[in-house]
Amino acid sequence: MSLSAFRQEELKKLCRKFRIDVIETLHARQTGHPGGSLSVCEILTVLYFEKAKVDPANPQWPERDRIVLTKGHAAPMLYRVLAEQGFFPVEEMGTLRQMDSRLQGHPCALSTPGVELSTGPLGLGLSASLGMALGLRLSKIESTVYAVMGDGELNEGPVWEAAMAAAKFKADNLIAIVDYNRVQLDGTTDEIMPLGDLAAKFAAFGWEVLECDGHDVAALSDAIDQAKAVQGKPAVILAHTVKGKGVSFMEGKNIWHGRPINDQEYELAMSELRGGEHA
Ligand SMILES: Cc1ncc(C[n+]2csc(CCOP(=O)(O)OP(=O)(O)O)c2C)c(N)n1
Ligand SMILES: [Mg+2]
Repeated sequence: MSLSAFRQEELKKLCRKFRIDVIETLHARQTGHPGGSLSVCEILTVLYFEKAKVDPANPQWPERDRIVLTKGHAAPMLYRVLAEQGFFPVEEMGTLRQMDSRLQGHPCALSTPGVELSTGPLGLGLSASLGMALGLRLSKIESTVYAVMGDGELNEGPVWEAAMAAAKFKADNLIAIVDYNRVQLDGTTDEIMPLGDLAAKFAAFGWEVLECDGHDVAALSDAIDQAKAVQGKPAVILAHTVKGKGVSFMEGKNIWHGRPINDQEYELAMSELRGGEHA
């Protein structure tokens, strides 16, 4: 069912808060990664707050849906969303990337409640997600595995091995969501490794392909519903996004992939994001 206007507003409000808090944390801790965190904000928010079955009181609940952040460098946004869900206190965000913190620069499944897979090395998340999906099927558990990937991440060969295998095994409980912002670490995807017709590539690998605006919570919600309805094959949602979304000087700029934010940049970013609170 499509999201009501009221629910859309609630989710948008959450996203505005998450963006503000993540930029605040990254500035305070003088660390990254702002670009990919801002880019994936709506994707994670719609998954955790609207679509996925998760239980912060019981992170290992066997019936839960699995959300795998395979682009692990966007951990700050994942942590902020998990904290809001109640997996750990929001105040813990202040320990990001400190020694002995549970919130390291890349997610660690062994130490952080709600994190399904330790990621950071790109390209491994889709294979692991497929393994989870097949395991769930064997256990006759009707849960969905969501693999949230970067578009630069698609440069990695194992992604395509997993794509082939997922179609072979008719993994219709696996949904990949590509944060399709057309920028990676060192340049645009066109400069580094052109992805070509990504929709046609996934379709040729036997996947159902859906596309949507990855910053539109209603469109994301609809696309996820459609992906869940697909039978006999895996589905991928190409979610068109903007790297650094919400902070004008970061938008579409690869230099903001991992750079810390200085005081002046922080003030500017905050005035833009806070201005957006009333949008
Ligand atoms: C195997 C591997 N190679 C290189 C890196 C370094 N690295 C970290 S993020 C990144 C770029 C990722 O770009 P993309 O997947 O498009 O992420 P997003 O734009 O969503 O931040 C790279 C090359 C890595 N983490 N893993
Ligand atoms: Mg990218």
